Amino acid sequence: MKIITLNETVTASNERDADALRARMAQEGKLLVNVMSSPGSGKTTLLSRIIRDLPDVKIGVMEADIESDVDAQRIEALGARSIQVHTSGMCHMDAGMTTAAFDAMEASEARLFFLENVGNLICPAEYDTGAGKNLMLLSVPEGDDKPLKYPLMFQKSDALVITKTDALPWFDFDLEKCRERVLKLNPNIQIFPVSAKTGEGMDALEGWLRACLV
Ligand SMILES: Nc1nc2c(ncn2[C@@H]2O[C@H](COP(=O)(O)OP(=O)(O)O)[C@@H](O)[C@H]2O)c(=O)[nH]1
Ligand SMILES: [Mg+2]
Repeated sequence: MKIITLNETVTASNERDADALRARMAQEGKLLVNVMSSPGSGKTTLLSRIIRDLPDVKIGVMEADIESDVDAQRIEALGARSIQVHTSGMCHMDAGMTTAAFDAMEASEARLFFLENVGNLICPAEYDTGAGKNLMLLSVPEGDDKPLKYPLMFQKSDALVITKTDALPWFDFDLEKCRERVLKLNPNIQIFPVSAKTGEGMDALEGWLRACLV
């Protein structure tokens, strides 16, 4: 498993880089999903579950972190292609960095790619990575008020995965209230309540991913 260190891309236009990566992925018949959330919302756990649940889909994962390679090791242990990206202290990935990470991974046989973005509810939403789909996680322990406090990521995402639903009995998380707040910000977003621990709700999310692949 490779570890690469990337700096912010100096480029005329991040949007242009992002569009170029999207066009290239589409031409190669591949899908890149940008996965964003706070640290600890369950991104690596969710991706691990998807890799186990979809053995027929070849998956590649780019793990972006400021330090360490623990997440890429977790993914590689499951047999999926993985690369660890260190972001030189930055709290987000831009399109140039994502393109460099994708090239460095050399996973030509994979079709579905995930970028596990740096754990942060603010900065990653401000940069188009060139992904075909943006997916964000909000975990039950974080609270149902986060759409009110951090609206941008909810507005930029194609799908919201509400994670750790097995913990609902212990938290004052109102699923319906959360759903209402999110749909007000983004009426087109798909919402998937799931527990990666028990598997509850995973079918609907994985069905959506499969539909995005074709
Ligand atoms: N109860 C419960 N815990 C979970 C679930 N998904 C992840 N976790 C736990 O949440 C913590 C952070 O998970 P991780 O996947 O590393 O989050 P990341 O930082 O977003 O990648 C770990 O202790 C996981 O075991 C879930 O569905 N239910
Ligand atoms: Mg992680």
